[in-house]
Amino acid sequence: MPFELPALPYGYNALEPHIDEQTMRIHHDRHHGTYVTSLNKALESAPNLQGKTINELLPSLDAVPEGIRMAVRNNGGGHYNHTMFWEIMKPGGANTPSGDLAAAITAALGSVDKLKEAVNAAGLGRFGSGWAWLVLEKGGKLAVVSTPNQDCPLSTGQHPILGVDVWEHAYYLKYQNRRPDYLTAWWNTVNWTEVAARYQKARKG
Ligand code: MN3
Repeated sequence: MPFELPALPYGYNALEPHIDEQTMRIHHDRHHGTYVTSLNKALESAPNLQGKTINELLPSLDAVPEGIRMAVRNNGGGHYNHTMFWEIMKPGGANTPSGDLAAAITAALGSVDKLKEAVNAAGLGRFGSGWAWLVLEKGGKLAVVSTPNQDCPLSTGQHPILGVDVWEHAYYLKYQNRRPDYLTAWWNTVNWTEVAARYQKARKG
C-alpha cells in the first residue's frame, strides 16, 4: 500500500494535561489510521496515482478520477492534516516563535498573540468539523484561514504552516463541548521550532 500511518513522534500521554492520552490514542490510531486505509483503498483503482506523494496529490485533485476524487480529498486531506498536526505539537510545553517566522507573523498579523486570537476565532467560527490554519499564500504572505471537513489548504494553493484540528474527536473526551477551552490549551503544545521549519520550507516552494 502506498501510504502508511506514521508513528506518533512521542508517547500518547506526552501532551497531558492539555490533550489526554485516550484522545491521542483514538485520534492517531483510529481516526488517522482510517484516513490512511481509506486513501489506499480509493487509490486501488488508480495505479498511476499510487506513486505520488500526498504533497503531489492534494494540489491536483482535478487530476484525480472523478469517481474517487472526494475520497482522495477527504482521506488524503485527513492523512496530510493529521501528519502535520502530530509534528507541530511537542511534549513539555510550547516554546515561542523567533527569527524570520516571528517577524513574518508580526508583519502580517500584528503579533503572536494576535495570531493566536485569529486562529482561535477561525476555529470557533468553523461550524461543525474542520481546521483553523496559518498558511503561506501564493504571494508570500501569511494568513489565517479555516477549512471544512478534512479539506487541506494545499488544494487551494496555500502552504499550511500551522493547523489545529477542531473536529470534536480532537477534544470531546476531555473538553466536551468546550471548544474554546481546548483551543486555549492547545497553544501550550505547539512546537514552534517545527512550525518555523515548515515556514522556511514553504517559502522555498
Ligand atoms: Mn482529527
